[in-house]
Amino acid sequence: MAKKVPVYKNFINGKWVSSKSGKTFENVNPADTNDVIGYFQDSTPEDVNDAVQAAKEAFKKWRLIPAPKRGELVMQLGLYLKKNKESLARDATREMGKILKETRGDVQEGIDCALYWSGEGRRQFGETTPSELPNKWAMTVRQPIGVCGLITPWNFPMAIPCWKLMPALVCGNTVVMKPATLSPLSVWNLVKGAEEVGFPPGVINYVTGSGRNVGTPLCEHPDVSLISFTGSTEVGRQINLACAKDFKRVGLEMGGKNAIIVMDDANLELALDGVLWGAFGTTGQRCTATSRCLVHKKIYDKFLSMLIKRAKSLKVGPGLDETTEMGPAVDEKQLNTDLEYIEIAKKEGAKLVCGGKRLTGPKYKNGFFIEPTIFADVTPKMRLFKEEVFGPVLAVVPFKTFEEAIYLQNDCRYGLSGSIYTQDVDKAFTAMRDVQTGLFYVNAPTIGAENHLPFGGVKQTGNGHREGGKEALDLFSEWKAIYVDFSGRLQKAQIDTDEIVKVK
Ligand code: UN1
Repeated sequence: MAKKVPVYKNFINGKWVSSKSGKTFENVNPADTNDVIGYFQDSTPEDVNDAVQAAKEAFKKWRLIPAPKRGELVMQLGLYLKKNKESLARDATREMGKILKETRGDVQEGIDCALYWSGEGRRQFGETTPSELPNKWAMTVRQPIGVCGLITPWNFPMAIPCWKLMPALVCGNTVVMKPATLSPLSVWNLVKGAEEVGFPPGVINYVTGSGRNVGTPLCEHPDVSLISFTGSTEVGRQINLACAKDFKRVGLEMGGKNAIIVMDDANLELALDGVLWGAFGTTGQRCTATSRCLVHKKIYDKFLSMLIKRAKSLKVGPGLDETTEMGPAVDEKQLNTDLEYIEIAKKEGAKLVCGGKRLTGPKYKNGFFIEPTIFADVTPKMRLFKEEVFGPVLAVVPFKTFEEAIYLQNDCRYGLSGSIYTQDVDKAFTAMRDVQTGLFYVNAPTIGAENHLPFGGVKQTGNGHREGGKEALDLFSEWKAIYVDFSGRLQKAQIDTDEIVKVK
């Protein structure tokens, strides 16, 4: 007998509720589409409004809870994630496909985030500074912003929602979470954990559904003060435009076309491990994925053949199988995008040297599997050099000089992550200075950011904000400058100052 497929509800004002639409959508396993994980609410703008009103009401009290106490609740949520790490990782693999080793890392990133932000609850420091007038005190404090809309992607279904949720809460904001329709279960699990550890009703709300019916109304809602979004540059642009009308604060984390430079003096075995992990980890579906590999001419042929050999041996399969090294594409649409880019690259004259095809065969029959794919001799004019694929398709590009390698790294409209493999300390430092990205690695791939450092990119990857690290405070809080005059008389700033000390 077929197992009964669960129906998951929205979470609004501390209650699990159905959408007013009466409709649901299906969440399936990309490794086996016969495996239906659950039905989620296909919500409407009215549901969004209910969630925003609940968050607005809850904000009145939540903002007055001392930040260290808010941090303690966030820590409890982290401990809940830790206790349930294995089942949360399995759910994440089942709904979005990446291998278990990686979803365990994904959940771990959420735990790290909780521990970091619980401490940050005791570090909401402002400054005091001398006033220009006597008997007057001047200082700064951080204040929460209000209701935050958190629009999160499917590729890090636990970590990225945590990156946004935890600083938002510690700063005293309340939230409405809108997960990607491909990974609503992981965020449901996170919200369930928040309910269990005792967050007050309305502080965290969860509404599932489409961009059109949930995302857009959230961005356009007058009572939402901030939108934090991770996803494509195209959608980020629409969000930015929608939020501009009301001057909402917007944090955007978008595309990447990240490159690793492999110098002729590099430890090639080390670089090989890094490029493979960077390019094919998460099936290439990371904004930090290594999608360009720039290789010095002197070692080009040798490194390319090492790369092909190892990429060919990668074991592709369902992520729940512990022996799998690369899982499926997240859905048919992403798989088709990968295949389209493969065709484009072939037409443009890049040399297909590994993979390039959808995997069929009995093991792959019901999933969206594709071979790890490598194109050699890619040139800067080709679309594969410039455009984000978000799949396991690596462009290998030869270069002659270090200067050319830096030029190629920066010849890109995105600026999230970059890397160099070299033993030459001068080159490493020059690259650290000159590569135009928000993250940079020496002798490590473009992926592997840690939670307590700022995460984000320049150019069309971001809009100047950072997630992770104390820098995230600047997204989720406002500065207030406060003056206390204890002179007992009216003192006029900029006007009475000459009287205090005679200045010529
Ligand atoms: C992403 O690429 O979408 O640095 C996020 C990393 C992870 C986070 C990646 N810690 O690869």
